[in-house]
Amino acid sequence: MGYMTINNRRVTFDQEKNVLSVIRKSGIDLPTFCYHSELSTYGACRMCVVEDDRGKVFASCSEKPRDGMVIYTNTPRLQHHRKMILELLLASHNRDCTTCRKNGICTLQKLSVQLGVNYVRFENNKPQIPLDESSDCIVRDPNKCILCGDCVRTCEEHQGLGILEFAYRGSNMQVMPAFNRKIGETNCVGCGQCRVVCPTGAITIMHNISPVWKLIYDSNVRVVVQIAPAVRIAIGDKFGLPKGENALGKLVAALRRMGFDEIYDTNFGADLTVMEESKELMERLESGENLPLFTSCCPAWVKYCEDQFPDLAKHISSCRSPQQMFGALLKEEARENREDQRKTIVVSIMPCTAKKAEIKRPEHWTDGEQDVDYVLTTQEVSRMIKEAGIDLAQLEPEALDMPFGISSGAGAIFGVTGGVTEAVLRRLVNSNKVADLEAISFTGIRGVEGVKEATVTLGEREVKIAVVNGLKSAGEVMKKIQSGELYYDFVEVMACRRGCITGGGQPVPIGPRTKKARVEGLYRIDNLAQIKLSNENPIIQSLYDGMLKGKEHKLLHNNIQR
Ligand code: HC1
Ligand code: SF4
Repeated sequence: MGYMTINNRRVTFDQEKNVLSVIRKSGIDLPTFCYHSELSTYGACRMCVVEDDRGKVFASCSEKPRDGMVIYTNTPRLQHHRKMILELLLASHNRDCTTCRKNGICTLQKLSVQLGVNYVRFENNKPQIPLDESSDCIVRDPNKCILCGDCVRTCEEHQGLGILEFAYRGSNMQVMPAFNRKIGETNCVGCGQCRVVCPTGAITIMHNISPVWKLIYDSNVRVVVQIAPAVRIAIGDKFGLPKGENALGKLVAALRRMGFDEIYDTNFGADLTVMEESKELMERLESGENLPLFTSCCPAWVKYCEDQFPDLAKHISSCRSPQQMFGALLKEEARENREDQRKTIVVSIMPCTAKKAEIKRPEHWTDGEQDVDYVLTTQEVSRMIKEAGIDLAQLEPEALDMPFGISSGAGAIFGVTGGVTEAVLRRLVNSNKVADLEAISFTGIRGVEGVKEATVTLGEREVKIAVVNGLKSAGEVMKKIQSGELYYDFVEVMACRRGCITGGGQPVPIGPRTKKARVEGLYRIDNLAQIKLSNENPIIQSLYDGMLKGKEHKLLHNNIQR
């Protein structure tokens, strides 16, 4: 513990790793482009510069706090310095802000307004580089890149992939995939984590808004929508609701006003996944084949495993993800049971950009039809709600539609790391007693660490479990499984750190407070759920006795040999 003086006020510090963190703790929101608390410090943007009592100017992100330091954060010299940086960045920036996807949420734009940059003296003579729209998940616009390196470090340090790199030197420097390939030609898994940290419009979500609006207004089409677990505790960020608040009811009300015909919950699909995945785990434990069982609900992880560890891909569960199970079920119901002659279109609202690629995989077609037709991220749906002139915050909450509008707390926690495992264990322990539920939650599967381990007794057997979040952590675990250094029976992997709550399609920024609130938000939904186990969901039970009978494999599993 020590103290420093910031703008004439005494501030204590303890574990803070740099001066910037102490300044922020003291309530001053010092601007940065390139600092993220969970990434390595790059110190390139120089926006967080401060001045000490001897007139020395330094980047506060790169300096450790020292006892007795005296610093100033907003002297005329610093103001001039920051404005100059912004002006130089804007000088080589494509400034079509009004039509930019990041308009309104761009850090460069926000800081230009905040720091009063009203005029740019320099011409942008740089030749325009074409957009890279080769991915189903993200769009790259190199003309908007400010070379902060956030995407480069995220892809390398969190995802262990290193798809994006710096290329060329000096004023020709760019961020791009190796050998200037298009992103769709690389092993990019579409997780969108580079988009989450990108402060400008250089990396944005591949939008699917226009076709969905057209379908909503097509009277020959019935548009059914499903809402993923992690959307409800994040969408409120865009409408001024408290962080982590469950806005499902308000979102349902908004979607009805926008014209969606039926509104369901992917948590119900998650209940189906729990039923099938727990069965598959028991079968593999009995046969001893293809252990560990890897979860299959995160498409970025599935692609990563297929690309990087093809010899282990046969361990991936044959279960479709909750989104895909539910999509296949909705389409089957439309084919079999409905008198409605309209064509059924299934739209998913997801926190995830990789889900946009998942729906296009060939195994996600049933009877010649694509199971899910469009994925809209939380960010896109927020935009649509605003386009429709609806203020989500003001709406009275409404209920989901039936017959698929009931789900368990186990389905809800899928959106946070460890949730899939906890849900599967609840099903296998098959007890809704508070003590048993608590015992599962205390096995070590909750928490934000990249790799968590647990050993659980199921019947006669000790089951070894790993819960992994972030692909870099996944890669480390996979190498040890491959070499025989580690053994597990069940491995849950979510590509994004902390799970889908920080998915590539979620509202940004996602700072430490937001992450914590979103995790707590999902657990709160579970705490309030009367049904805790997927197998106790009455609709799930009736489906297995009815429409799903004999079709479990066709609708709920993938028919691919890995
Ligand atoms: Fe997820 Fe899943 S939890 S993958 O993070 O298994 O996207 O929210 O919808 O499918 O249910 C995402 C979230 C989501 C699926 C479920
Ligand atoms: Fe890397 Fe994910 Fe971005 Fe692809 S989407 S470049 S894998 S961070």
